[in-house]
Amino acid sequence: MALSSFFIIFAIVCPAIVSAKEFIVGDDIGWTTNFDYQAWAQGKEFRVGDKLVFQYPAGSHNVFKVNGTDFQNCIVPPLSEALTSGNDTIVLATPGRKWYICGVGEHCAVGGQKLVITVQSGWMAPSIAPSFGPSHTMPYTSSANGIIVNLFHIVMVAFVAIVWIFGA
Ligand SMILES: *[C@@H]1O[C@H](CO)[C@@H](O)[C@H](O)[C@H]1NC(C)=O
Ligand SMILES: *[C@@H]1O[C@H](CO)[C@@H](O)[C@H](O)[C@H]1NC(C)=O
Ligand SMILES: [Cu+2]
Repeated sequence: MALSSFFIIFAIVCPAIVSAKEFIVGDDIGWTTNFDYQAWAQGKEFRVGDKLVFQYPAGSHNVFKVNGTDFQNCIVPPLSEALTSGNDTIVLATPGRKWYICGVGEHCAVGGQKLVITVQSGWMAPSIAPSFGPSHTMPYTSSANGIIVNLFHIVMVAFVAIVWIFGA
């Protein structure tokens, strides 16, 4: 009995720890101009290990990962750094702010084709060591919040499972 209870709790809690998500940027709209990517990102939790997929007809757009300054000013890096397949998958490997722009024409500056997200540390790979340099405050705070939220979630799920098993 005790073993099967343990199994059920494990089965419920485990996916909450390891599940990596795949986000289609812009959902059905994909990666294009005149779409509010900040509204799209709002309320979504991006974690280390999750994937972003930028979908668009190859040739009409591209994807550059840039820093905050270049994001703000829509400064396009050399074309050799672009993703251009039309189904570009990016694995979110580290926590912190991540910036992406389209480098075609004025798509970024005029069309607003730009996305900024904050990636939180995954449960399995918490990275709360303080980093140095001017950008250390944001990633640090959001990582810490991510872990608290995750712990809370797991405790709640475990609690519900225990009540369900022993209350039935
Ligand atoms: C952002 O990246 C550009 C190169 O693309 C570089 O020249 C610039 O110094 C970087 N800015 C910061 C704040 O790191
Ligand atoms: C896009 O890439 C993902 C993997 O990153 C793959 O699962 C999917 O089938 C691809 N879609 C198309 C239309 O090629
Ligand atoms: Cu574009």
